[in-house]
Amino acid sequence: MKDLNKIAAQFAIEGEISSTKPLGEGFINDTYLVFVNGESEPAYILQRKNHIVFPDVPAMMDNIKRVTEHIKAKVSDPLRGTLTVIPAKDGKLYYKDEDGSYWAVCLFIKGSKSYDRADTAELAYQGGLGLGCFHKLVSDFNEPLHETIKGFHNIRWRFQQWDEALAKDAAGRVASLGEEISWIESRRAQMLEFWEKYEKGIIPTRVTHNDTKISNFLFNAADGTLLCAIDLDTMMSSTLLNDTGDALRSYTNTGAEDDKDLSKVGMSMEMFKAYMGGYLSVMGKELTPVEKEYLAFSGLYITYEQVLRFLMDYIDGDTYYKTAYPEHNLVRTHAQYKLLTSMEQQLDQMNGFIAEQA
Ligand code: ADP
Ligand code: GN1
Ligand code: MG
Repeated sequence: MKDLNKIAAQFAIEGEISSTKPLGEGFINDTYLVFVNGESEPAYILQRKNHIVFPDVPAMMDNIKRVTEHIKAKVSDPLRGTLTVIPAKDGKLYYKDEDGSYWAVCLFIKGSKSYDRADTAELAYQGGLGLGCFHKLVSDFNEPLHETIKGFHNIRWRFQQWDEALAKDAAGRVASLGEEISWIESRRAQMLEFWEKYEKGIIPTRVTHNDTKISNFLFNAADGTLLCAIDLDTMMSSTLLNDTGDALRSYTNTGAEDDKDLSKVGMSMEMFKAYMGGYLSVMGKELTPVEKEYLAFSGLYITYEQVLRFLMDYIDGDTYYKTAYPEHNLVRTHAQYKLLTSMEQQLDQMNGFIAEQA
């Protein structure tokens, strides 16, 4: 067991560290709250960054530092309007411990709250507003960003990984997954057709977040209004449709991402309208016609990609995502597939709503 207080003490923390406490969120990093001076509200967030998933943590931290500095210069409350990276005492943006683990610290945003799902239209509206504001804030960030995860939302690259995973069959599970595999294969051409529009530059490249599920945004605990986007590890250049897509996957789901009860899972049109209403109120005039054309489809694209990623991890023997029980990735696959089919059934209606807003 690591001495977390000792690790936290490597950073330029103000006050005396009193304790650290694990925060059981996120599938990739390990997150801890850091308390100082005996206070009851945390002062900092300490994270062990997963350097298997993010092979170049220094480059990732460099992205985060530069983007957050850019945002800070533009928002009215720089300490709550984005993350604040706390450097290590040697000035680096991370600390590498003797075991080779990478650690980073940022300020705990006071009076904030995060959610696992949107259960009110107001929350979905605030989330949409938040992503819109975030996209606007970074739209004039013109410096290059490091690619922190190769081909993250590039379905062509994902298919390459997928084909290799099927051929390798590392956990001996492929034979039992005929139906699930057909869900992926039957939509392969459709998804590649969309991605090709991005590859050809028909869909523009912008600065994007790439992990916009609801738990990666903080809301004001006092009144539920949106504070900021967090979990900036995957900030990269891509299409903003990846962000709207991942947000729709998360905010519109009437069930949990890993719901065992599939009757609970589906896309809520009410949440879709609320989320998109918020998003378009900020970004409506900034989007190109082709981005608008694919806005609703973006939800299908990322939900499909998520089905593929969960299933591929199950096929690989559960090496990427944290799992709570042996079949967890398969349960996630089924739940996300149910969501995908619900989105497919409602695509025309979603497009109709977007067209009305234009
Ligand atoms: P992961 O990469 O593992 O998903 P996150 O950076 O999303 O980790 O952090 C996990 C959770 O910790 C968030 O959903 C949020 O509840 C909380 N959190 C993270 N950073 C902060 C922060 N700066 N202030 C307050 N809460 C935070
Ligand atoms: C991971 O890190 P976290 O838990 O916010 C994953 C996302 C997935 C998501 C599924 C770097 O997000 O891409 O959509 O789980 N992040 C990474 O819940 O792979
Ligand atoms: Mg997160």
